[in-house]
Amino acid sequence: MIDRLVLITGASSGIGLACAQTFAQAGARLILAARRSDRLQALAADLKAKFGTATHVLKLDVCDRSAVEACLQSLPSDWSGVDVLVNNAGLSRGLDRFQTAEVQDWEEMIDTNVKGLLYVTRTLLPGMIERGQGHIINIGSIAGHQTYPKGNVYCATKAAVRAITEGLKLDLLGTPIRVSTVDPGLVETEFSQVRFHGDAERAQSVYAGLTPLTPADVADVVLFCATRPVHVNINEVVLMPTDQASATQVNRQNLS
Ligand code: NDP
Ligand code: 8X3
Repeated sequence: MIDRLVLITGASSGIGLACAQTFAQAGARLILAARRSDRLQALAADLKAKFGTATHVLKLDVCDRSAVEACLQSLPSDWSGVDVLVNNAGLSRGLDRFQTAEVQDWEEMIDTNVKGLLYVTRTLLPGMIERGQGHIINIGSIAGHQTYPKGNVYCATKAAVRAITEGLKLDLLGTPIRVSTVDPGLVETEFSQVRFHGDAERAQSVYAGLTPLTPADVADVVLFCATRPVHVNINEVVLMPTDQASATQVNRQNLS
């Protein structure tokens, strides 16, 4: 059992939703944040029914700095001592050569994956330091380790997440606060639908003929990071499907 208060950004879908389920099953209390609060309400009801989980739902756009600060600084007292922050909210927009990519897509990725993560972390970290307890777990990507063709700005945002994780670890030395990054390869979620602006067929083709990671596979690793003894910091975990060897090399079978 994990007797912790865990805040998960992007809990309305995919990896964030799976983290909510995994931490709920392990006994945590949860703050669920995302823009689609109807989904969060449904998830909260489901977790209450299945595991008796206490949840607090936050309708939050992590790109909105003043909303992030206002919302996280005014949490009800029972919900203000966040022990574990899972910085998962993120997206990819487009898969285009740099020279033809939409600048608006770049803005959205940088605002969400980098600035959103910074706003949430900067707001919650002083409280963790004051309470002498906290763990920041970032969801990075293999895209932060390997830049692939047309991945340009998405890869840059995930390389930034990696650098921010390292920077936090250095700056928090001497405090008990832990910092980890969990960096998956292909995980079947709504990620590709969002990347391809709702083109479901193109999104499906990303996972065709291979067995991708499931969101629950990633959530297991996040829970592992969060449940080590306090003197152990898991810095970085890179995981990919058995059917994937790099950002560009995958094993596809049975494709007609
Ligand atoms: P999904 O699209 O399924 O989920 C993304 C989540 O992020 C949603 O809950 C969405 O909620 C939330 N989100 C997006 N923008 C914002 C915002 N501005 N404010 C608050 N929440 C936001 O994708 P994944 O689960 O795959 O993605 C989760 C993370 O995992 C991302 O950081 C992604 O880069 C990373 N990742 C994904 C991989 C994959 O192959 N799927 C591999 C490696 C890393 P809502 O729209 O309701 O706000
Ligand atoms: C998501 C995985 O390889 O599509 O971060 O960039 S990938």
